[in-house]
Amino acid sequence: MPAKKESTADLIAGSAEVREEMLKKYPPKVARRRAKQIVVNKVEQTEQVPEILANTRTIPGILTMRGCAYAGCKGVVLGPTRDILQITHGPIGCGFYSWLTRRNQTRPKSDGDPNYMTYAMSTDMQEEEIIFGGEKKLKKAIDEAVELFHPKAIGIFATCPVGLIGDDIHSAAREMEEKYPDINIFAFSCEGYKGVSQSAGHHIANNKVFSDVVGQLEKPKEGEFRFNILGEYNIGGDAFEIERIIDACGMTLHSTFSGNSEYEEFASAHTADLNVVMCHRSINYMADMMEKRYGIPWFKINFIGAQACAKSLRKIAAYFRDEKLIERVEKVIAEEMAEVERVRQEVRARCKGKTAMLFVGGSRAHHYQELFKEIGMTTMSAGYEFGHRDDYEGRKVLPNITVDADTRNIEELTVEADPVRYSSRRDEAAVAGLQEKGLRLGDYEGMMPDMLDNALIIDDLNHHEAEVLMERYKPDVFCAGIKEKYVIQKSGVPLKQLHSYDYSGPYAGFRGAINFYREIDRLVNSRIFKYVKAPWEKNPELAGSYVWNR
Ligand code: CFM
Repeated sequence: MPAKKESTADLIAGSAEVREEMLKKYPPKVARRRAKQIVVNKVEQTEQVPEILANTRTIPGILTMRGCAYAGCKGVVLGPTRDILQITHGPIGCGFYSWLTRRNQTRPKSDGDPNYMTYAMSTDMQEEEIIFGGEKKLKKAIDEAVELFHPKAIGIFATCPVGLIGDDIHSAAREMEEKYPDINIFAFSCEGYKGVSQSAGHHIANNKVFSDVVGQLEKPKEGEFRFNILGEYNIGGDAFEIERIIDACGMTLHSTFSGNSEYEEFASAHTADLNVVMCHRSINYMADMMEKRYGIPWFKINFIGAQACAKSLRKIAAYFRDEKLIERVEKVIAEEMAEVERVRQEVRARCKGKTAMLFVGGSRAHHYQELFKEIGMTTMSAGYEFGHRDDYEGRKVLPNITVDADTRNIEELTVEADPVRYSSRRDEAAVAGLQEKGLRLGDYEGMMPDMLDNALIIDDLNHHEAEVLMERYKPDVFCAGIKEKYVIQKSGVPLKQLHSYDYSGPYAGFRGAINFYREIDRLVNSRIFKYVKAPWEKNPELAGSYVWNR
């Protein structure tokens, strides 16, 4: 690999050429398609950015980094909640490989409280069920689960074969609910193939949780300033740090969808006064539907990055328009920032000028740029595995997004105001004042307006393009997931997993920021990666031969 000679600014300025290099390897048809998904950023005064093609099928033959709809539904949105008993209806592999690999943590309120998260429950479908149908086995699994655990709620998750053989999991759920009337039993048609990525599974999960869980329980939490966090999943303990800060500020977190959460909090989430959205991609549907049915307004926040965290707390306090709260939040920020600043200055001295790249599923490729900025590092290139155009360009493009057959495949619920429970929590006077301060209700400005001009934005990055990025940019750290980790590290660049956080965390909030600064410092300033010689550099080709007529 060539030594790093050019400055970061020069490298970014030459991004159009890097893009050409990526594209020239492809056959013309593939190149035309990828050309729309690899964009050289340009931010106009009005936050106008170039259009990107996203949320579209991966071209067959390309090694994508994406997952499936089942992963997005069962693993991502529902996975982190501890007392909904979750049954994977399908062959054992799907259940096994979605068993806590995301490192979502949970903390039951007492030792006696149920926590099913450490289990992987599956109907273990066999050939017999594929041929004769699996509904009987599913109902039997529910019977067993009820006998063993007697949970408040059971979620059933469909894997690919379930849809292919036509098992009716919804009628099985209804039938079992009649048998066990005190248990809420619901099913998700989240077959892996349901969409082009995990993103389809998010939508399916949002729909079902909204229609079958939210609003089932009238039990408002006690306390002032009650809100829900949507799109925070407690990876590596992030939610624990966020809860600590919210407690210190004297606000009441009603529920989190779905980090460190429980069923009753979802069921009564409609009694809170505000929704703040952290991961826009995975949960924006819920925010919209709750606003329509119950009148709960929402806005975007981000607890990743110390400054972003402070800003988000200030937004929430400003929304509630309470002088005492605003004062208390400022006090908490000041106290927390003292230690953050001390570590930040120390780390920044060693990390300033270094470069990063972020390719994660959705929001994190945007959110984590904050942390890098704080220690003086530049994000040269970033992209989502499965974000939509609004995650890149901002929600202002929503009316212009072409709805294709894959998107149409996922049900769009028609939601109307609840005749009894709708009450607009929107305080118009507060809203007007907030908008002046830049707080935009029901909006997300997307990742691209926050990035440098000429930075390469790449949707659904693949291995070939990652290799070109590595060769041309040689970043100081590459952020992605387990599938990318070892190829990148064998090339001599450290890879930080931003999905599972490797073995670390939390990275959210103030203490999380400190953890992240320190870890990035260790990674980018460690010399060990420079000694790595990739096996394919020594021995570039693996030779193999077929043995016929043995
Ligand atoms: Fe949201 Fe997530 Fe993300 Fe996501 Fe994910 Fe994740 Fe992710 Mo892995 S919900 S979009 S589907 S922030 S599991 S906690 S890290 S790809 S960037």
